[in-house]
Amino acid sequence: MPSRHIVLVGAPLDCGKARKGCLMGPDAYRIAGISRALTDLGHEVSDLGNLSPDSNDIPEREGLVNLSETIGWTTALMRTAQEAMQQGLPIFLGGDHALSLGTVPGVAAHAAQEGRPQFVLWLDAHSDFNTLETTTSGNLHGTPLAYATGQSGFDGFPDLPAIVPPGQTCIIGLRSVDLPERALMEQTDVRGYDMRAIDESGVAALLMPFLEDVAKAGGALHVSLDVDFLDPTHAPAVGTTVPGGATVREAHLVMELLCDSGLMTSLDLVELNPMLDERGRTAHLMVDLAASALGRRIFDRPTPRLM
Ligand code: HAR
Ligand code: MN
Ligand code: MN
Ligand code: MN
Repeated sequence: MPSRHIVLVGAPLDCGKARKGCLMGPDAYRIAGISRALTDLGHEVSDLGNLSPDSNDIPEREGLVNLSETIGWTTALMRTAQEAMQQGLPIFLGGDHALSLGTVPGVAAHAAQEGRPQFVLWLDAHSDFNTLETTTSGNLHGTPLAYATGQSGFDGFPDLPAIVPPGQTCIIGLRSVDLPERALMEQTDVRGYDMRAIDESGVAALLMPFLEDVAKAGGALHVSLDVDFLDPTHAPAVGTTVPGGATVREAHLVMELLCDSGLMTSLDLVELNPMLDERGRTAHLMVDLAASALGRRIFDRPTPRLM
């Protein structure tokens, strides 16, 4: 793949749910060698360091977890995502998935300025399609795709600088969807594929038609990779493990197809909780997946020595 300018943006937000630890995510990716992995592929890499949330005086609301801080991160990330898109291909190092409340609208605003449609690929066990009204947990990491696609029920959140039409989004990996979010999704034309669809058709057959739509439309493509897309046996470092997830091979195939397509314009790496990791293996796997999306090939890797 041609050499790119990759912009690392650390977003240590941990407000999208009660269990803490995702704030260590950005540094875990750095320690796992994300910069080196990407420069080894011939890319130029800048690291903007870690962001902080904007302050605001939005009151907390009963039944919602950390509303004010989440909105503070949303406004900060919307702005930074737009700026980073002008510099190159941003990788947002999370942080929990509430990060995408800011990154997706931010990159979509940049695409709108360029007159390009924005598409979103959501790799996740969850659909993250709750609104402030449908969430039963109050955890706002379960809401970003509903917000970014312009669903109502986000009182207190900023007006979207650009909406991603639901038909321009595709979720792969589903195996935990709440009833109210499912009802809401079914009113839209979001493409959602569960693990059964992967088992029956293979992940490439699900992904390729979506990538063809992006290419035909001349679109920008944001990829949001949640650690729990992967099976917890490969990726234990996440608070919301769901059994029966994607294998390492399926996840690499998705990344390699994305690379071949040349379509990816921005990437979120979210939900890594290093407190729950085993000797850094989830952080390393996420770095390997990012590298695959940006040009690494299996046959580029040294053969492991068995003795
Ligand atoms: N649907 C559940 C809720 O809204 C769980 C959401 C979990 N989300 C993430 N990211 N871990 O996908 O509470
Ligand atoms: Mn651009
Ligand atoms: Mn998620
Ligand atoms: Mn998830």
